Amino acid sequence: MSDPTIKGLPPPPVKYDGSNFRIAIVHARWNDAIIKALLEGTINKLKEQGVKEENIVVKSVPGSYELPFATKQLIEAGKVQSANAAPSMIASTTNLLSLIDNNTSSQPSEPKPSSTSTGPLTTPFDAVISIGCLIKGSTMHFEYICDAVTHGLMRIQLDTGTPVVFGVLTALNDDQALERAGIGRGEKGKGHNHGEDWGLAAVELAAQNKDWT
Ligand code: DLZ
Repeated sequence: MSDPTIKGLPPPPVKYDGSNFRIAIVHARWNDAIIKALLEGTINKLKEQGVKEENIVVKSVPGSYELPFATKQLIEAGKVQSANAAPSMIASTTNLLSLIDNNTSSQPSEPKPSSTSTGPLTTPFDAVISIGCLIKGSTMHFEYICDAVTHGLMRIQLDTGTPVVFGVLTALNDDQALERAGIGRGEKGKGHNHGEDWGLAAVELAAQNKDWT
């Protein structure tokens, strides 16, 4: 194990209260076991920081490449509904979100009918956590997707003003990914679940974004 005083996210300088925050999580389903562990770590940490379960919205997309689009749509949909949009606007937002499935549990969801409501989108999301796991293969695929997703997510938070937590593992092999999801199987032990860091970061960024002065 590496020295915890050198690597990793230390506790924030102050304890932030997440009890009034709405947080969205969008996760890819590729590399399922790793994603499930990361999702669990993220949700547990959000709750530990006071975020209420009903204020955590979880969506899924097929792969990491889809994360920027889904993240942007979620942010926009949250803003539209919170602005007391006309019924026709709400309907189109719901249709838009039905492209990605809807649940609030810690497990990736079963497919749901496209008419499923997206839940009470009453206030904009205070932060979005985009979770994926890319594992290098034998082609350039990994490099292209890593690059596109990284730049896509950065652009979205700068363009929308909503913090986006980069919850994407970019691993060179399976073991690297497993260790970073806290389910390692090698000599280094189980490793550390980076989802916990992402939950912590989301609450900190949401709090800071309300008061930058
Ligand atoms: C195609 C693909 C491959 C080879 N590897 C991964 C991966 O390791 N992690 C991941 O999240 N997604 C992968 N994908 C799927 C792409 O992200 C994307 O879903 C498809 O190319 C469809 O756009």
